Amino acid sequence: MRTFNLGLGQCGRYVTYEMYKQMSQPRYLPIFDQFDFFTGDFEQITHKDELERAGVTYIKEKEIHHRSLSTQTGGGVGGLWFVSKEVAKQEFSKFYESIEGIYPFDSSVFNFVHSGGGGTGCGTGPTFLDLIYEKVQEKWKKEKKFEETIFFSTLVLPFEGESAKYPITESNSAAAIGRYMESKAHSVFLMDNSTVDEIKERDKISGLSREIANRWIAQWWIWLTAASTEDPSILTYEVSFETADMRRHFYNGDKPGIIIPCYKEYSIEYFTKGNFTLYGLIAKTLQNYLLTNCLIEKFRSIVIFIIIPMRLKEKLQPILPESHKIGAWLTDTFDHEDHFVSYIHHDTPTNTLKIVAFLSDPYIPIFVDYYNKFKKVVYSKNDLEHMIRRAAPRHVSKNELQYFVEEGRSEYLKAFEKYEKFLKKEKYELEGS
Ligand SMILES: Nc1nc2c(ncn2[C@@H]2O[C@H](COP(=O)(O)OP(=O)(O)OP(=O)(O)O)[C@@H](O)[C@H]2O)c(=O)[nH]1
Ligand SMILES: [Mg+2]
Repeated sequence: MRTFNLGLGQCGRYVTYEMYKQMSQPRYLPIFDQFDFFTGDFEQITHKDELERAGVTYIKEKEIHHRSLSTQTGGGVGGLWFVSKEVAKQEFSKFYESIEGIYPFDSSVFNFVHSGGGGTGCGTGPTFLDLIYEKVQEKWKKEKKFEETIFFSTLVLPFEGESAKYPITESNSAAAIGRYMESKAHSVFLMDNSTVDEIKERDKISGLSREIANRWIAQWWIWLTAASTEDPSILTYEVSFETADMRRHFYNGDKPGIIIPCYKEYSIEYFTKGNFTLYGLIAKTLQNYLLTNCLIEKFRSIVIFIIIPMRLKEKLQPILPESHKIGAWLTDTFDHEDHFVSYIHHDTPTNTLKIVAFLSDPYIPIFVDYYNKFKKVVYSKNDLEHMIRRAAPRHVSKNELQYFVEEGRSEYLKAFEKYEKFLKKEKYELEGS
């Protein structure tokens, strides 16, 4: 599985740097080889300095390519995604030109990474996805191949406390979800920063939440790639997770699937000395380490990878159930048929057993919370106007501001309707509708 990774806006950039850093470690090189890294932002960044600050050291002559999206909006768009959405449309052909030379046409996955709460990533992500999708489709057709590239979004939701300071973050995130649901995306992978904070506090993990979140995103991408990368010298597995499996589990058929990843590392001592069975450990992981809170009783399908260091394979073999038994256990426990379970034996120097899972289309309580806040913003003229005024640059004239407000209101309303339609279709219970 070859992936082209496009990080947009600040969050998209930082997650991309972290992916590069993690994947370029010697033990992940077969995965690193499968990735191409690209970033785009409005901010005037000096790419080289920034990479240095982020601790990225290039290896194997692989760069993180970067393109400034426009020089007009120097310091980002302050959360106003409808502004960056327009610029994305206008600047698309120039932007695509710079990707085209680098983008390996045989990439099986195109991954758009950005935050929901900001303006640049939120505005450009769904717009670029649809435009790039058309270009890629055209190429596949020309080649007369019955194949397609899978389009994913990795969307980072805001921290809980942020909305007090920037009330726009939650409505923006809901707007991004609404717009993606009507886009060509196959799936939207969610990472909720506020869930990371909860896990951190509960497990007493130290470190910056953002950095932890970015590391976990990089990890789930590593193991998703590992599961379908045929490089037996480094990775072996019982069954390979092919891109066709990805489509089946992650795409909902008539709309993009919402995918909640789950990630946890256990020390082998913890696993062997404690009174845990692997079943118990999987259950515990699903209860506690889904990266966006959701009700695990309700989901469409589940994919689980259990990663075992190669040299402990023999030692652990007697206590590992065969993967079809885990499948049967999942069916019994969750009354659910659609699953994929596989072991990955990884030649790693660390002594950890990792569980990585992906839940498709579970019930996500925070979606209702976003809905209520978004609705209030959209239908309260003052709230939206106030938000836009706060986010707009100071130098704009009164007339320009008025234009911003009108344009903004209509764009937020359109996105709200898409979001509402999606929630209703998924049978979320919404007050007053
Ligand atoms: N997990 C994580 N979240 C981040 C990171 N950087 C920013 N965020 C979150 O992203 C949101 C802000 O969006 P940004 O990505 O900074 O915005 P942007 O896309 O650059 O858009 P502008 O508003 O134009 O600057 C907030 O909810 C932040 O908490 C990061 O490196 N990791
Ligand atoms: Mg920014």
